[in-house]
Parts: sequence; structure tokens; C-alpha cells
Amino acid sequence: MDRIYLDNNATTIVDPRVREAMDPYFCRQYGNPNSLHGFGTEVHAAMRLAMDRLYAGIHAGDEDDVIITSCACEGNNHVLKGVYFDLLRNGPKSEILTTQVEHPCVRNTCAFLEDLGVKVTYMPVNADGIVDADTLRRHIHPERTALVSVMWANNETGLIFPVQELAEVCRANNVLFHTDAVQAIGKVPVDVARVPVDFLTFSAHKFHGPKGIGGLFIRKGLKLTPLIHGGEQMGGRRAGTVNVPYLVGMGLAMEMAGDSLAFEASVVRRLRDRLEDAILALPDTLVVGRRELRTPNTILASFRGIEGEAMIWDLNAGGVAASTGSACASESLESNPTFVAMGISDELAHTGIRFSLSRFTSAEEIERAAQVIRRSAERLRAISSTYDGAQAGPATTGGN
Ligand code: 7TS
Repeated sequence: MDRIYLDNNATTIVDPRVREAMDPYFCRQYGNPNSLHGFGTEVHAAMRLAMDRLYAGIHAGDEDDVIITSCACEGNNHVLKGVYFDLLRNGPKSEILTTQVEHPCVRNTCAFLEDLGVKVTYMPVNADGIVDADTLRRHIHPERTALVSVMWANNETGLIFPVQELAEVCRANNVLFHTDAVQAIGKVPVDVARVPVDFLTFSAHKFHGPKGIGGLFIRKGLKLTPLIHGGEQMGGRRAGTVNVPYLVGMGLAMEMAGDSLAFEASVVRRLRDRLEDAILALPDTLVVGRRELRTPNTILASFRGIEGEAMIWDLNAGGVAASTGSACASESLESNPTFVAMGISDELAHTGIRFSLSRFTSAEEIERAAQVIRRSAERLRAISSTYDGAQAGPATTGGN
């Protein structure tokens, strides 16, 4: 029986058309795009097409910059550390505002900057699990806040943040706004012509492109000290020879992500809802966050009395790949910070399982996964020392 992959928020399959488009740029058209001979110029043309696709995908303007990075961690580091050098190290500002539920690459970079003397405020999430505009208004101080960094969609819950309103609050206060849009691209429309973000990061492997390449959008005219100094690639903003085959792949993947938004919002969402209904039909389960506030592909479920890690192993044995929250945090045994921020109890924080679908997930896989999950929950509860049988009402969380 084929395995079922429900961990698309960790990474996605490379679309075969993307792989095919990348192929010529390894052994045939392998020139350096900055070289002036034919090897270089033919590659340069492919690079231009890929860049155009990236600009179109997020609706960036001609004068905006999109720079190519090695991953979203790099893009997020670049923004936070760049703003440190530009506005914080020697003033005039002193503070970064972010949330309690960012990916570790934002959270840990902020912790690093705190060691350097920056004040970082981690805004709490509301009962829906998001940071709303009122919370931002309460925390923002134009005279001291240099940057606000809030993710577009959360990787663990799928909850979508009101980035339009948040960006507008920042604009009105003359404060820079960054969003980590890694989990939004290809799932919900991402349009920087409409949403006045200053910086935005994305990563190809989350939308059926290759691993090890991403992008950073920088609004026109904005200064940002580079993270990697060297040659004049990317207009001097990010040194290093561009990974041309991967860029070609990311460009096509971005175009296809845009083309598949309607499919995500209808077919993928229906499959997700079907799986969610099947999980909620089991006793003592809950799902974090209201459906309509989430990306169409994500479920963060809790099975009372079952240790998350144990269930991942058991599901894996049954052919279903899921994750306990974020794979990036899976080696840490501490309570998941996103759960803590959402006011989810310690018991539930240890029972969370994330199922994340993609446009490659089939209805047949969802039916099969639902059965594997049901059997696994029954089996593990039968041997659980903490599960004492079905309780009357559903458990509650901050997000549900
Ligand atoms: N930002 C968000 C919101 C993410 O979900 C991830 C990866 C990253 C940044 C880092 O991306 P990369 O391109 O540097 O790899 N998130 C996850 C996850 O949820 N499970 O595994 C990886």
C-alpha cells in the first residue's frame, strides 16, 4: 500500500513539471548568469523569466526588489539583522515587535538580537489564535519601534493573520512591517500591491519547488543592510552566484502556486474538511482554530490521552506521515510555544498532531488516512495510562 504524505507544511513534493524545467540548467546550460559569453547570456534569460514569475506571483512592482535566498530562514535573518544594523544598533530606534507564535527562525533571531541589547516584545495571540490590529495598536510606539514582524499564516495551526490591517497600522505609524509568508504562498492570495508590507519572505519547497532556495521581497527604495557580503549579485543586496536551476524551478512553482489557488480553496479545502470531520467524530478530539480562519490545507488536532510522538510513530507504521507541530521543533521536548501562547493546556500541548495536505493529496488517500487515524487512536488509548475513557463534552482550547 502506498504511503500517504500529510506533512506538506514541513515540505512538499517537487512538482514533476518543475523538476523537468530545472533539468537543462545542470549539465547543458550551466553558465554563470553574470558571464558575458553565450553560456552566461542564455542562462541570464532563463533567470529573468523566473524572476518575472516571482514578481507576478506576489504582485511586486518593477521597482521593488525580490532577492534570491537559500531558504526562508535566511530571508527572515536578513530582515531582522538588517534592521538591527540600519535602525537599532546605533539608534534611532530600540525595539522589534513580533508574536509569540513565529517560526523558530524569527523567534531565535529575535532572542539573538535581545542578547545584543534590542528590546523585543512578543505580542500575545487572541482567543482566535491570531494577533489582531488592536493588539498591535496597543504595542506599537512610532518613536521606538523599528520593525513589526508577523507571519502571514502559522505553520502549525494554519491560522491566517490579518496582515492587511497589521501592515496598514504600521504604515500609519511609519514603522517597517515584515511578514513571513512561507505558509501562505499557494494557499491564499499573497498580493504586495494590496497589502502594504515592506519585507516578505517565502521558500520554494513549501509550494512544490526545490529545497534550498527562497526569496525576500523588499519594497522599492528601502535600505536593508545585506546579510551576505561579496559580489554584486542581486544588485549588491545578496552576494553569491545564483542557484540557476533552483531559481528556474522556484519561478515555475510560484506560477503554478498562483494558478492552483482556486483548487486549494475548493478541492483541497473539501478534503481537509472531510479529514477534520472524521477526526472530530472520534471521542475526545479537538482541532485548534476556526476553519474559516485557517489555510485550506492544515489541521492541528489533539487526541486526549495520546502522546503526540507515540501517535506519529504509530501512524507512520500505518503508512501515514504527519507531524507533531513543526518538524523544526520536533527535537525539543519542551511544550510547543505556539500551544503555550494559545493558552492550550500542557496535556493538550503534548497530544497535538498536524496533518497538512497539498494539491497532490487524493480523496482516496484521505479516506484511507481517516481509517488509519481512527484505528491508531483506539489502539493507543487502549494502552494509555492517562486515558480514562470518553469524556462528556469536548475539551476546549484558546483557538477553538
Ligand atoms: N517560516 C515558516 C512559517 C515555516 O513554516 C518554515 C518551515 C520556515 C520559516 C523555514 O523555512 P526554510 O525554507 O528555511 O526551511 N517550517 C517547517 C515546519 O512547519 N515543519 O518543518 C519545517
